[in-house]
Formats: sequence, structure tokens, C-alpha cells
Amino acid sequence: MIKAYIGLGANLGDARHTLQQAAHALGAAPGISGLRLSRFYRSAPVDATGPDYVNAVAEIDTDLAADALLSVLQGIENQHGRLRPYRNAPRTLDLDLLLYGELTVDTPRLTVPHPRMHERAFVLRPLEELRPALHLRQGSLTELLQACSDQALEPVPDQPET
Ligand code: PH2
Ligand code: MG
Ligand code: MG
Repeated sequence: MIKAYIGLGANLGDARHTLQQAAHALGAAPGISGLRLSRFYRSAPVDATGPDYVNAVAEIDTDLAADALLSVLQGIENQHGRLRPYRNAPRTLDLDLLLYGELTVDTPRLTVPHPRMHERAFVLRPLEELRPALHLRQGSLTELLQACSDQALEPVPDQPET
């Protein structure tokens, strides 16, 4: 079993609802178990335009190969109407494979660890909730978060019961 971390993001449509549904679909997919989900955060777009994002990170246990896991993520993105008109375009759902155990992958289809995760507060902050003592190649989460403290990010308040 491998522990993997998935970044979830959306900035079109009902982003919170989409992230909830995506997390549920991920946890229920064959070959995936033990899902733990961070809180949801509202974040200003980084290297991108459009509305604010809702972001979160999920930890899973999986016996899928990294490539097969990526296909599961893309399948869930497509179920939520993900289009790819241009790089970093606003999106209904983005599921990024951040970490796959200790493995490094560098193929045309997949780069793991995710090449930009260490400089993005919207990944590091929710990841820190799940794995506070984690170190990336570039440093500890605490150090890396300090370096991107200029990126606006706030927890989404809990949805009131209706
Ligand atoms: N994703 C991007 C580019 N910029 N900014 C925020 N705040 N959240 C994201 O998920 C995000 C982004 C490309 O995937
Ligand atoms: Mg992304
Ligand atoms: Mg992506």
C-alpha cells in the first residue's frame, strides 16, 4: 500500500460542492482506501486568472500504480465537465497527484512530486493539516509556507446546517 496525496481545486460553478463530490468519488474508487480530507480553503488564483479557488488536499492509501491513479483522477475531472482550453484556465475541477509515497516520476504524462507544490500555499497549508512534520525536497512545510506567506488563503467557514 502506498500513501498518496491529491490536490483538489475548483474555481468555476459550485466549487465546494464539486470538491465534496470529487473527494467522495476518490474515496470510493477501486484500489483506493482510507481517505482523509483537509479543510477547504479559499485562495486567490496563483499564476492564473478568474474567480477565487476552493482548494483542499486528500490523503489516500492505494495499491494502484501512479499512472493508473492519474487515470482515476482524470476520470473524476471529466465527470465534472473539466475542459482544457488553455494552460491554468479556470476549471470546474482539478485533481493533481502531489505525492505518491517516496516515488519520483518524470514521464511526459506525469511528474511527481508535483513540480510547483512547494511554492503554493493552497497546497502546503492543507497538506500541513494532514502531515504536519512532512519534509519536501525543498524544505519543511513550515519553511515553505513562510516563503509564500504573501499568497492570500483562508479556511472556508463550515457550511451552516440546513
Ligand atoms: N491551480 C492552478 C493555477 N493556480 N491557484 C489557486 N489559488 N488554486 C489552484 O488550485 C490553482 C491556482 C493550476 O492548476
Ligand atoms: Mg493544478
Ligand atoms: Mg491538474
